[in-house]
Amino acid sequence: MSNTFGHLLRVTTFGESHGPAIGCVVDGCPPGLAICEADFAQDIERRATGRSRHTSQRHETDAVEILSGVYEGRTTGTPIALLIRNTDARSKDYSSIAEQFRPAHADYTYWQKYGHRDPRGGGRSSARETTMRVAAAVIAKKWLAERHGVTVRGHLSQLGDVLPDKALGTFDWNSVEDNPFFWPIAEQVPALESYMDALRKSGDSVGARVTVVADGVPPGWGEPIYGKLDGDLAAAMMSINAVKGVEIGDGFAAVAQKGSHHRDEMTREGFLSNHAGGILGGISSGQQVVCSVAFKPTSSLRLPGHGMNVLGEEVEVITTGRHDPCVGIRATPICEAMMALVLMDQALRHRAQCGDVGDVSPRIPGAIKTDTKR
Ligand code: EPS
Repeated sequence: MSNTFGHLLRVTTFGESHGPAIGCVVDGCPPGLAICEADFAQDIERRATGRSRHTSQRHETDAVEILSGVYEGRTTGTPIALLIRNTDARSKDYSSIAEQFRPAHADYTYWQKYGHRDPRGGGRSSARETTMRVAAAVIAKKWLAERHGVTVRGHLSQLGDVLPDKALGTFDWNSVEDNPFFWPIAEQVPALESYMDALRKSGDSVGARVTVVADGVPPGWGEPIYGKLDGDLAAAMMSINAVKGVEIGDGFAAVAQKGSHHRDEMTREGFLSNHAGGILGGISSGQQVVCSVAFKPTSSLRLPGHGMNVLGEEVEVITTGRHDPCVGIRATPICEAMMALVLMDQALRHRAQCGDVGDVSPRIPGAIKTDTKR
């Protein structure tokens, strides 16, 4: 039930944060794609805990084992099963809250729904599960790049109330990988370090915003009406732990815009803007696909809060353990992963139905000037 998503590329994840392992099955990948265990290391490491003092200090080895679907280094078209063993779970951190519900945590809703749950590390509701989405998406990113020249990359676009400040430096994709925040303005990173140090000391947490961009997506991906590309992206992003909002292109800013401003005017040289975020009528336009994702502040806090226990008693909840003061800091690779998986699924669906249509002219180049705020 709902541990699977996608249509022609179907991904199922399984496992709990403190169980023996987490894993996924990727079904529908075309045969012949070169893939090996080493291919997973980079993206898995980008998402991992313990990469800096600003994230959870749980140290997992996060080694991906390929169990099936690959023979002599190439996919065979059969289900690809991937496994990561959990090696650094510390379940005693949870013994004091095993019978309690943390305010703003899924503890309560899982209990109400299932009546029986694994409280260790949040069980299935833990962000640990997102590791397998990133692993699955290594396959999707590789296929998209090799087959269509599509790249998917993201960056943190807000940390608490801190926005990228172009007065301090220039936006540079190369900077994103050089700091633990995935922040695009290198000059601002020391300020983020101080911000996070103070936050961690206070025991509180904060939200964040991640922006993901896909380049090279051709026009035509996405299915009207119930399989829209933006609909699939929204559902995929909302399935990530702690996500509370998704915007495509200008998103909610479009509410205050005039049509004469929002419309992305067309010229032979290219679109004049990209307010739509590369999607029109649920179908890619050939412009950059742009999606922003809002993460709420982490609910596991060492600051005491009002909660309840399974007996219906009011309790003071204090969460100890190794929690992220801002889950959004590690979320960039996760959002990239969900976009890549959605795009590959839509590419396969487009090929299945419209593969014979071929190129239709004229094809308008992407925005010649981009004024979409990031
Ligand atoms: C998480 C709580 C922490 C994080 C975990 C996500 O887990 P624990 O308390 O079991 O150490 O370390 O993140 C990961 C393990 C991971 O790989 O992302 C939570 O409650 O979501």
